[in-house]
Amino acid sequence: MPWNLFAFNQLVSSTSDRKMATHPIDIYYFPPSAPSRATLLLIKALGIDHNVKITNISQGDQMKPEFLQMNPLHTIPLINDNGFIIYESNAIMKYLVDQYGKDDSLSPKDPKKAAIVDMRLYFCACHLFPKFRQYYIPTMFQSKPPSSEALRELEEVLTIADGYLKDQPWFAGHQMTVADFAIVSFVATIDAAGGVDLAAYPEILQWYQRARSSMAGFGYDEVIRHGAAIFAEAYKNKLNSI
Ligand SMILES: N[C@@H](CCC(=O)N[C@@H](CS)C(=O)NCC(=O)O)C(=O)O
Repeated sequence: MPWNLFAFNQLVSSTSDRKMATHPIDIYYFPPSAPSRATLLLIKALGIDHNVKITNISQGDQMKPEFLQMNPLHTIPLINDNGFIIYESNAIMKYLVDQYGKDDSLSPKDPKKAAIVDMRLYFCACHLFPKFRQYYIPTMFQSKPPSSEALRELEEVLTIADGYLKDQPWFAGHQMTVADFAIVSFVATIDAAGGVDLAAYPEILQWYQRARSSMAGFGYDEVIRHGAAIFAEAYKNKLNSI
């Protein structure tokens, strides 16, 4: 896959200037990967000192024995926090807030609030991500034309997401949480790659604007927007070649 990673080098070289954990944590990361980007943005939002370990999944870096030893599911993102290894982006994000957050606002401790956040994270992991993958990835990696059935299913999930935002500004209530980090990375990728008309989801559009401005100071553009653009460029190139 001809990813254009040029501008990403700037991010890699500027990741260690925020400090919080006693030692930098390693994040195994690839910019086009939406869950990787959500995790890196949260790391930056929490000000955690970190090293970015580029893991090029298109070249099979995730299948190398040293990676499989850390994650037999061969997925990124993965973090190594001084020997403590966690994968699954949503689990990573909750861990990072619990371990390094200045307060619990991004991942509330109150059991009912926490359950709502979990529900949205599972929505992202079990519904949004699979429908996103089902629509974009066969084109990207198998040169298949986009499927109208996959589009319908992705749109169905986005309609549900739009409904979640009818009475509240953030996905898990009245404050921004890790669920918003998880979901914004997918919405930004859909926005960049196209194929779905986001104008059909007015609540998502308003939330998307809110999320972008709230997350701008954490490096939203360098992480989320830039990685989404890399994904979109590769996707559109493939689409045009089919
Ligand atoms: N539920 C996982 C999904 C991770 C995932 O599927 N990552 C993809 C990239 S977006 C990956 O690593 N694919 C490589 C592979 O499966 O071999 C998470 O949220 O971390």
